[in-house]
Amino acid sequence: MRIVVTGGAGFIGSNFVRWVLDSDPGTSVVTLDALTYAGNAENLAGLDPARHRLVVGDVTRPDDVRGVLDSQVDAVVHFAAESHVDRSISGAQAFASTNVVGTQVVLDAVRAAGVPRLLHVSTDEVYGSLAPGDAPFTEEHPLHPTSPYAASKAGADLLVLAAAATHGLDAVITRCGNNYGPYQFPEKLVPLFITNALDGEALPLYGDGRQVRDWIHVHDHCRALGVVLQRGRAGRVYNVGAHAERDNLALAQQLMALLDVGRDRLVHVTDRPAHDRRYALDTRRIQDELGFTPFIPLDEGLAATVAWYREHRDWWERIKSGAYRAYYRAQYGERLS
Ligand code: NAD
Ligand code: TDX
Repeated sequence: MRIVVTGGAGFIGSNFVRWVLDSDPGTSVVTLDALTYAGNAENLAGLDPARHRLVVGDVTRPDDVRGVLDSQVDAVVHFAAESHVDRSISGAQAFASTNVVGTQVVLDAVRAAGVPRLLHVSTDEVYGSLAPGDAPFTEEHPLHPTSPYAASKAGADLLVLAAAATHGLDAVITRCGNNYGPYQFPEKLVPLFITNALDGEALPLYGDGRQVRDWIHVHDHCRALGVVLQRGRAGRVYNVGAHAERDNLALAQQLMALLDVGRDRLVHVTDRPAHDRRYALDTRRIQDELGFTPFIPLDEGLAATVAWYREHRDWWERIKSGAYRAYYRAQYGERLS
C-alpha cells in the first residue's frame, strides 16, 4: 500500500508511521506535516528513505495537500491537528483553522484525487463529559464538546460524515481516549509529569485531581487504526479505548511511585476552565465488528513509558529548551508554521 499520513511528525502520527512500516514490508508512507511546535522530524529519524518521505506542508493549504496525493495513493490517515486543550483555551484560532478548515481541505483533495479511503483520527472529547455513574459513551452519543479543541474536532468529524453522506466518500472515523507512550510532547499530563519529576520540578495537578480519563498506550491505538483502516465500514465511527479509567490523582501517584518521587512534589494548581469530569468509552463496536482488543495493561504501559523518557533525555531536553525549533527554522525557513 501507499499511505499518506498527515501530522505524522507528531506523537501518535509518528508512532503510527513506525508501526505501519514495521507491520507491512510492502507499505510505503509519505508524511505531510507543517512541523508546528508539536511536530518534530526527530520522531521519524532512522526510517528507510526508500519507504518513507517527510514533506513539510500545511493541511490548510490546498496546494500542499494536492501535492502529495495522486491516483497511486491507497489511503490517507489524517492526524494533523492542534491537539492541546489548554492551548485552545488561550487561543482557538489555530484550532479552527487546522482542525476544521484543514480537514475540509483534506476531504476535498482526497475526493478530487480519487483516493479510495480516508481515516480521520478523532477523540472521545467530542462527546463532552460524563458524571461518575454514567454509562460510557457509545458512538451514537450526542456531541457536546466543551473546549475549543473538542469543538473543532467535533466540527471536523461532522464534515467527514457529511462528505461520506453527500459525496459517497469512503471515510471512517476513530474516536480514541487519552494516549500515552513514546514521543509525546511534554505538555500533556503523562510526559509533563515524568520529565518534571526527572528534572526535580513540581507536578501541577489541576483542581482536585479527580477528573477521570480513559488511558490507552499509543501502540494499542496504532493497531486499532490499522484494523479500522483495513476493515472499518465506510461512513462509520469507531470508539477506541483500553478500559483503563483512572483519575488524575491516581495516575500521578502511579507515576510518582515509578519515578520514586515524594508526595511533596505534587502541587494543586488552578483548575482548567470547563474541565471535563470524566471520559469513558464503550468499545463493543470495534471489538465485535472488527475483533480489536487492546494488549497493553496500564501498569505495564506506564512503566515502559517512564523507562523510555529516562532513556531519551536528549529528545525531551531539546524540546523543553526549544533547541529543536531553532534547528527546523534553519532547515526549513519560512515553510514552518
Ligand atoms: P500532536 O500535537 O503531537 O501532533 C500533531 C501533528 O500535526 C504535529 O506533527 C504538527 O506539526 C502537525 N500539524 C499541526 N497543524 C498542522 C497543519 N496545519 N498542517 C500539517 N500538519 C499540522 O498530536 P497527537 O497527540 O499526536 O494527536 C494526533 C491526532 O490524534 C489529533 O488529530 C488528535 O486530535 C487525535 N487524538 C489525540 C489523542 C491524544 O491523547 N493525544 C487522543 C485521541 C485523538
Ligand atoms: O499539567 C497538567 N495537569 C493536569 O492536572 C496537565 C497538562 C493536565 N492535567 C489534567 C487535565 C486532564 O484532566 O490531566 C488530564 C489530561 O490532560 P492532557 O494531557 O492535557 O489531556 P486531555 O486534556 O485529557 O486531552 C488529551 O486526550 C484527548 C489530548 O491532549 C487530546 O489531544 C486528546 O484528544
